[in-house]
Amino acid sequence: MASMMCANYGHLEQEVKKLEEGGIDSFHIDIMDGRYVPNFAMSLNDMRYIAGATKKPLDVHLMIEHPNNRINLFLKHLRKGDTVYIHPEAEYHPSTTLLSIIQAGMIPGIAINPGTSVETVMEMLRIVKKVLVMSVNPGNAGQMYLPYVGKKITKLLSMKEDMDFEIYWDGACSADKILEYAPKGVRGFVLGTTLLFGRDRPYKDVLQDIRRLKF
Ligand code: S6P
Ligand code: MG
Repeated sequence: MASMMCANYGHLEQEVKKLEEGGIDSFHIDIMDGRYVPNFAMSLNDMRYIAGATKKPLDVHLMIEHPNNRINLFLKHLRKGDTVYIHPEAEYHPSTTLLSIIQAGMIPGIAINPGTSVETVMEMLRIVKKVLVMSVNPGNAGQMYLPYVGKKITKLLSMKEDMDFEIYWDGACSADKILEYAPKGVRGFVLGTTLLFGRDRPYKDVLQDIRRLKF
């Protein structure tokens, strides 16, 4: 998944096209409201533009307070098969929000902050299809990996079959993390500045190298 907040907005159309040509699986859209996280990133309009520019799935990561208040603004522009992640801490009734996502035909997910334990989101693990594990604090690209998250991923990996969810990695994703965690069962990785963007090489070549990583 390409973290589109790291893309070049001077050429967004070309960025989408080049990532598609490079074989990217999906587009990760980081929506921030400046309240739930101390930053603004992509907007509803950016998401809508990318939804119209590609047939590949979108992976919408809502870092906003009380997403249920505005969830339809997002859902109405998405397609079946797109994923919407919410942060449970940002919502009084996160399971209601997840239900809205399911009823609209999207794939429901939760994003788990580094400081959030599995136990506090246990019931939601039964509702969602995807769990996005944050290995950095949400808000910015280009941060350092927080090593204590590793134990939580191991715990989630041991639960995923029984509870029927997939695990995705978000934050500071490097080749060594893919090499270590893909064979253990982490299903996908958000690629940002650490591995994909800001290189002097075409996305196609970088993505090819990533696919050739040997486990
Ligand atoms: C962070 C956001 C992420 C970043 C991604 C960037 O709040 O949810 O999706 O965009 O982590 O990757 P990197 O390699 O720059 O950390
Ligand atoms: Mg994200």
